[in-house]
Amino acid sequence: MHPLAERLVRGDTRALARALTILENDLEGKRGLLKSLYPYAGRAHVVGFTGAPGAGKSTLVDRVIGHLRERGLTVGVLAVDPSSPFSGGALLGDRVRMLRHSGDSGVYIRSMGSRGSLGGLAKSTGEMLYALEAYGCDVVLLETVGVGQAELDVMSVADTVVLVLTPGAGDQVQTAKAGIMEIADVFVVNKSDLPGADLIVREIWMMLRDRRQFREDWRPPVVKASAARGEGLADIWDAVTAHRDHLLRNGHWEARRRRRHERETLRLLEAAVCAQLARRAERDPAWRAVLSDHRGLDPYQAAERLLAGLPRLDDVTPE
Ligand SMILES: Nc1nc2c(ncn2[C@@H]2O[C@H](COP(=O)(O)OP(=O)(O)OP(=O)(O)O)[C@@H](O)[C@H]2O)c(=O)[nH]1
Ligand SMILES: [Mg+2]
Repeated sequence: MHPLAERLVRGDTRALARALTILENDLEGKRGLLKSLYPYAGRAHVVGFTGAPGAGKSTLVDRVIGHLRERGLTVGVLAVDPSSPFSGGALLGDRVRMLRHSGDSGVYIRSMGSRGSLGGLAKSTGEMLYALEAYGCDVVLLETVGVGQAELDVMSVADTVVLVLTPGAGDQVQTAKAGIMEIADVFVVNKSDLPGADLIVREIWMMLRDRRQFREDWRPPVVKASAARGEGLADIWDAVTAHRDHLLRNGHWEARRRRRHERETLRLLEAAVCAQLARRAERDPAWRAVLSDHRGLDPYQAAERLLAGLPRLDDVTPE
């Protein structure tokens, strides 16, 4: 077993911090570390909080931490900010806010920025989850800023996705990016201390009413809350645990985890194949000739020619 992993599973916080840095930045030893962590992972309930900037996700997460700690649950938090090139900026405020939990050994909070490609974000998030799970977190809360494709990808590692909306911001339900409404397992209308909360609750209901089919036979509940006032937290958590219980009862939990495993494996496979292609393109003179023939071949022809010399990968006889 990797020495760092050994310390981590015993609850050593400094080992966890080091492991997360290795995983986030693809540092040396990552592979061995993951191998040791994997058998200990898969135990936490991973709950994603997503929604537009300023919806109150961090304030909610902070309140939920308090709620969970009162129930004796240990909590890990990953705050992911795809728009920030490094973990700073917008998340600094979050750090300060969540500092009130910093003396609590049952809470571990980590912020991460995109550090390069957006596509890699979901990958490092998933890998960092393994570390938090192996550390023994009962619940891991994932916060992402914004509602773009990168956030959708990050949310794909969550067991339960909470979409945070707010009153008074126009037709959020109608104009919400396709995709984000579909992945919500729980809708939270935060800032319900402000006017217009009931209106948006109704809009969500109407949207749900028109939905013909529910993914995993789960009809997402709509919860009103005010993170600022600490209202609605028990309702949020009840909805989140009801969702988990539903998944567990109906085999969807395993199915989700299986899909996640499949996605992650395919992602690695894809990266490995791409890396091999890139090396070949650099070193093989015949390939170089095709690649550099920009006057003679259009890119389709060039790709087809190179592909013709490769073994087909989708040539499988079904059993
Ligand atoms: N009135 C009211 N304000 C709130 C509530 N929850 C959060 N806020 C305020 O909304 C602002 C944004 O809150 P954050 O928790 O930082 O929102 P966020 O969604 O994490 O923001 P980003 O991480 O930047 O996307 C802050 O000024 C909060 O004090 C609420 O329930 N009611
Ligand atoms: Mg935030």
